[in-house]
Amino acid sequence: MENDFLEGKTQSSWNRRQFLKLGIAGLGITGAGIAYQTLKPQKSLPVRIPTVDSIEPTDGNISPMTILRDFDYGTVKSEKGRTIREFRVVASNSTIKLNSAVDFNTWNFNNRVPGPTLRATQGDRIRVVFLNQGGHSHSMHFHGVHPAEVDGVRPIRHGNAAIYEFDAEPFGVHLYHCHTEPITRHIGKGLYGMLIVDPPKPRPPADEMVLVMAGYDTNDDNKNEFYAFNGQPDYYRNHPIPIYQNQLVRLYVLNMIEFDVAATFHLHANFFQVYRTGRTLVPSEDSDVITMGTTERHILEFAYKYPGKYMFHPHQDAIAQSGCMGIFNVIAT
Ligand SMILES: [Cu+2]
Repeated sequence: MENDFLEGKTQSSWNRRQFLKLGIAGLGITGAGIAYQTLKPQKSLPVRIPTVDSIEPTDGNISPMTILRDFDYGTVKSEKGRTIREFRVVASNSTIKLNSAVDFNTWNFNNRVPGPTLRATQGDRIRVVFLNQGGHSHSMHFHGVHPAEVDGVRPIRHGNAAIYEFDAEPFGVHLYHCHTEPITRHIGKGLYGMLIVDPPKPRPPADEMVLVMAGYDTNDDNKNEFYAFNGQPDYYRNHPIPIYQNQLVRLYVLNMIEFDVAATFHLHANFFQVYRTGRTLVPSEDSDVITMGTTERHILEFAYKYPGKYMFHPHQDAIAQSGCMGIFNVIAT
């Protein structure tokens, strides 16, 4: 039954290439951000994305390399002239390997940490069909604008389902997470994910990626012993993310680290343009480090001028050294 439930999702989810194929024609670089235009790459059309060997781990988890560029656009329906995006999310449990010696029992959405990156366009109607198979009560609380009855703070017991339906607004980078108490524990176990609401007029084409920073408290001392981008500590340090020189990269970055008040995000040998909470179409600043409190999220855009390998990580080195470390491998063009 659970398989049937998930099967519909697999069949209906568009992968990024399909979406680009449909959406890329006719898009152009807008005049937005004139002051920053000189920082923009000149070769951003068409979008070039290196082939990635996404080796799925044998433990049944989804590779962070897959999570990186995976966007769930839902099942698209039209009802009364409106676009409905229907998403299916199942809460369940799985074990993730934090290093060769430490296994961690996660509570998660759709068998992955972070959960699926749900994506809609402002004005769409979002319908999330949530099924709790996690053994504990859980819920889905979305950031964004919606009525109280779909705010997702009511616990849904194991074996039960709920439907969260609301308009996709406002455009920006948002998130969802379980809001069942103790919330710190439910989030710390892995029950969170990103919700992207695109503006009505799409952003310029780019190599788009999701990076969710999170921590793991493995000994229940209310401190994190491990940290990770997209679930697996040090994954992108050991498997650098290939990108092309001069290609515009758009990072959707979310800080889901509990216990630490804030984390920074630092990019080596470059500057990024900041779209705070993804709420603007023009950047508000450019920097090579940005501070994010828990659940803060931004769009960061950049292109690399020179080929080579470049780190990205929080500049609190204790966090970086405990798993929140990655590398971009910039391929010469
Ligand atoms: Cu929960």
